Amino acid sequence: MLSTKTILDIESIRKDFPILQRRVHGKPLVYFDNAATSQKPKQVIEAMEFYYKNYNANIHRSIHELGEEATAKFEEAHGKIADFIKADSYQNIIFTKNTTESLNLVAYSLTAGLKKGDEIAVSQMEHHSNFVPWQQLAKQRGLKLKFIKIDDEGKLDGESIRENITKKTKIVSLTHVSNVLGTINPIGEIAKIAHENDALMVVDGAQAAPHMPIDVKKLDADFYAFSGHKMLGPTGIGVLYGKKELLESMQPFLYGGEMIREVTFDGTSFNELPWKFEAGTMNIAEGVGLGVAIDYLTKIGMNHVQGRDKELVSYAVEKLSEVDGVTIYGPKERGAVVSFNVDNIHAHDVAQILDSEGVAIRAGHHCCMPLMSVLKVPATARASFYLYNTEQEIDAFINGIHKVKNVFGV
Ligand code: 7TS
Repeated sequence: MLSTKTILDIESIRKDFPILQRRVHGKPLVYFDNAATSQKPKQVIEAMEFYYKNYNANIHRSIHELGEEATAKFEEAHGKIADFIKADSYQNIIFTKNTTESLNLVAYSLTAGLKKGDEIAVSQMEHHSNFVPWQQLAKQRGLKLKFIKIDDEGKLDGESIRENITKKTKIVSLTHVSNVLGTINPIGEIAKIAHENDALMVVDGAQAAPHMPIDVKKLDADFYAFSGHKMLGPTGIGVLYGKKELLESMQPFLYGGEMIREVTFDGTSFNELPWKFEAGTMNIAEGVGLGVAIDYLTKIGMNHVQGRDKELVSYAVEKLSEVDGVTIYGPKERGAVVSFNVDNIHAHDVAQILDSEGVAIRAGHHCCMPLMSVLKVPATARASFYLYNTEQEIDAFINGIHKVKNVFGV
């Protein structure tokens, strides 16, 4: 059987990413911090430059050619996202700043009907973006925040899922793929349990949408949030998918220009979806850039992206497991991240020495402090991959780990 690497022309993909040509501390850059943000292909960079050079204008207001062109491209980007995640229509797609804003939007706008004692279920592996908004809401409104436990492998514990999603639960909000453990959560199955209990299913797709085919209707997610910058797009643009009837029933999160239909001295009616949730002048160039990033991924095929990720992460796990004194966190079946620690060496020291070798990884709590307390570590080192990475880069990374051990004499 052909490997995904054979199907994809990795060398020509790499040529699309200008930054991959640069050197760091005199060494070729090995960029393994893709879970924090991905690099951008020249197609995205050029589309944004083209926008500013050729049709920069504000959208949804100016009846001149530039305004029409900008509006069309911005709207088209919503449609591309809808197709990408198999949503019904561009009306299900709200542009935000990032996953964090998307999740906050839900937490602020969805919760009007909640009453004291109602429960929200999240898990122990959530990123702070899918944790703190619910925690604050619970404190303000007298709601109860419940935590679905993880098992020893780093998967959601089946019994804990059943215990924490009950008739008292109004919202279940879970990450699709953990940014630390790489765990791929069975969102479709959990959405079914949530819906059997009349709760809504909110999904943090920040680490899933860039790496696997997403079908929001198959998952039966009520809301699905992700960031453009982790999927070859620019920073400053994120997405919230929502079911239409829910979005229609919700109050806007931000009030002001653009999101209104009519304003009088007595009151305001709101614009139609999705513009009701897109107040003020949006990140137009970024929306255009995200549309092109989606074109790029679609052309390659998300099944191929996922296949390539799997090859890379399996190779990395295999090579890392061969190094004495390395602990790897998370299950065997995983997304494109591997978190680890080297015995007796702080993760920050690991990252710093790797940096001197040109290898960029992240170390720290990865915005998952509650998870760190469950894992009983202050931090982990984390390598995260994307379609332009190679096995040779993983070899350089492993050589770097040996160097770390030599420096510390372990
Ligand atoms: N949810 C998950 C699962 C994430 O991994 C991240 C970012 C976010 C939400 C927030 O995304 P943002 O675009 O709103 O910032 N995760 C990481 C990371 O792992 N390292 O840096 C950012």
